[in-house]
Amino acid sequence: MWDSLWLDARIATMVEGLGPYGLIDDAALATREGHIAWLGPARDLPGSPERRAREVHRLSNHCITPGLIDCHTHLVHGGNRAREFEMRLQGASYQELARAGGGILSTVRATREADETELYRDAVARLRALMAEGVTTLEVKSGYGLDRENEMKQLRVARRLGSDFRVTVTTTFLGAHALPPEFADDADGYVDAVAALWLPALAAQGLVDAVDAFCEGIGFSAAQTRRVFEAARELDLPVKLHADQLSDLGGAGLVAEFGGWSADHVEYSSEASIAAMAAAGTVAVLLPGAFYALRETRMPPIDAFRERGVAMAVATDLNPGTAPLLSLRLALNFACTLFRLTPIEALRGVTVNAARALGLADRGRLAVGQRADFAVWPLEQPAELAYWIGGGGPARVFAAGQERTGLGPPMRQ
Ligand code: DI6
Ligand code: FE
Repeated sequence: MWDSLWLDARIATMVEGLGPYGLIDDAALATREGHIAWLGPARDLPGSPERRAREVHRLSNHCITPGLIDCHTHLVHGGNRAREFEMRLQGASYQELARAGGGILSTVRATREADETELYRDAVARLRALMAEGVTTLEVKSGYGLDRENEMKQLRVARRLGSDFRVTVTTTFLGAHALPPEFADDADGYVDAVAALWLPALAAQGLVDAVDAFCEGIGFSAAQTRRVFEAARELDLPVKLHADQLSDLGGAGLVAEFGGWSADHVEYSSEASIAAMAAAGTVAVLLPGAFYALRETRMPPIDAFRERGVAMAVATDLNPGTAPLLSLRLALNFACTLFRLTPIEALRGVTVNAARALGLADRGRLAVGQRADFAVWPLEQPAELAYWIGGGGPARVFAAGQERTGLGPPMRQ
């Protein structure tokens, strides 16, 4: 006996080999204990629906997709940078603001000042915006604390969001995001603290699912990033990287060398780095919101990713500086309009490939045995998800087979 059965749906399974979107028309989907128990054309259903499932729902031919996955966010942070936005509009560059002590460091000050309750409250508002658009899994990075206590505070808030809301939150330690004032002129000393002291301590508390760094002229060098990755490897933690966003420091090749889950941004990645990503199975995470907000012009090497078979994901990069983007749907449209992804590639980017970028094998596709995370959209065709500029949320969302009704209040305060 199934727990629930959905009928009269067009299901974008995102399963390879089934044609565009892995689409099945007039499909049925059944769940049992939070997983998909049956999926296929309704005519192939064994036995009458009412006798097979405790509950039967009809969906008037709406589209079903996997629950959306945002595989790169900085959702938990203090304050905002609207003032900097105005300064950039008047001509200041992102790098100039960073070198003058603004940029990431201004969010570090605000994050350090905020207590855990305030951080949680602000993060909940942003989380609700993502969840309203059908996000059922997201990654949340630290990186605005830049000392042990404040990085821990950010990661604890991320964990709490995952336990309070019907959403999966994975955590990423991004200690090597920027150089805090205590370590000015001692980047190597800072990397030592991140790699040798804080990472093991936070990992021991179960707060770290993956490790990231900002490998960039205004961030950390490839040699420093390597030391962070070596520390992660000691602890058996997977790595990913902010790589080649504003310049080519070889970051994408470096993270591939460590068998990393993803290289993110990748506008300036070289042929050699792309080949290394292909060989390692490292996903290219495209962040068109940051490209848009910084008015960048250098496109990521999309054709080379296609030719080499590098999987592409799409994420919001939700952060207060370069991507105050509260909409994964808008990121889908940006990925198509700015980077010329096809709507199929864009949707793969927030489902099957985003799951890969988080090392999650149990979601991102709709197939028997997978988690029953899915969204029901009042749309005729899945391409509309990327076509509309914005466009709002799904009619219904299910996480592990349970309907997510409303978005709050959180299960506990
Ligand atoms: N992600 C990041 O972490 C940096 N750029 C990006 O795309 C900077 C974020 C910030 O300015 O706060
Ligand atoms: Fe980022």
